[in-house]
Amino acid sequence: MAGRTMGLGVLQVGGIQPSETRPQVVARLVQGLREGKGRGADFVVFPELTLTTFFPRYWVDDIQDMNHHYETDMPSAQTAPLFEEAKELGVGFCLGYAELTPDGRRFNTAITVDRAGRISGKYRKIHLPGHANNIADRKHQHLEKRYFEVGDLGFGVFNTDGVNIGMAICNDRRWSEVYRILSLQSADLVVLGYNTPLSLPGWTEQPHTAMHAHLICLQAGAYQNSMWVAAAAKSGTEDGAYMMGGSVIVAPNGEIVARTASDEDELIVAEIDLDMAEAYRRVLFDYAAHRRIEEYGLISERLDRGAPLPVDF
Ligand code: ING
Repeated sequence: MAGRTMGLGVLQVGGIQPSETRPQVVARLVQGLREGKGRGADFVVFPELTLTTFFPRYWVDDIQDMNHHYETDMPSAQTAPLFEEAKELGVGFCLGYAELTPDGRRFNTAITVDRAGRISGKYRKIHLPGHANNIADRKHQHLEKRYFEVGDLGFGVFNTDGVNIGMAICNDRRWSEVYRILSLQSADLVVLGYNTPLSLPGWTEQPHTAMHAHLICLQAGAYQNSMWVAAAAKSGTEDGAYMMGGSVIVAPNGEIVARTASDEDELIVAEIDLDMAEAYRRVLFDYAAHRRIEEYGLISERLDRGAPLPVDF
């Protein structure tokens, strides 16, 4: 490899049952950091909402009854062992969790932590899928719009041990604007976690199509923006609900360089060349030479599909 390299790990986390405690989950993540260190990882990506079961599948009348799924402190006494292990091993990580702020706001949040165990960046999920209303005839719902506010930190890129890391969370990966905004801030790498059930209320697709759609979002995001993309699934069956695996590391040319084979706890690691992107940024995706931002206004001016624009030809 030619340029700046880093050992990048992605820990896919198999189902977290409602009965599982935070210390039990943190122990699984600590084990993932240790295995990652042993296999050359400098940074490990954990999934979305990794400290608890995917609780937005449940309706509760009083949202306060879900407070035990949220973190009010990060790190807390229960999550501190993860930060201490990171510092001990010299391995950074990205962790997704439910955040309850002191003034009572709720976010689907992720942080980057550097190799000294310090928080280097924070992101609050902006694209919230699913619904806010109770679809009572479904045992498993998708109530992120009920349990979280839209993130208020924008899409940030954070220098973490010399690598510009951008974050996204789950449904964000399906929206092409996310990758472009992060690449315009010179992200080398985008890390994201996800919890993707095979169906949503009102939506079912073939399993192979769901996996294909998931992968092309990540591959397109990486290729079209000359970045590395790493995605970590919370997967397998939680309380009877199945979520897809498909954790991957994607190179700036869109190629998948590492991928999980299972839907359980599984670590993938790749030695990635961050400067591989340079060739793509200099030729195919030289933004300064080829982009025409004066033509792109509709993307941020128009929310939904509307009438064709007049063309004077
Ligand atoms: N989950 C899903 C995702 O975007 C979803 C929502 C489920 C979309 C099934 C499409 C099909 O991957 C989260 N948490 O955003």
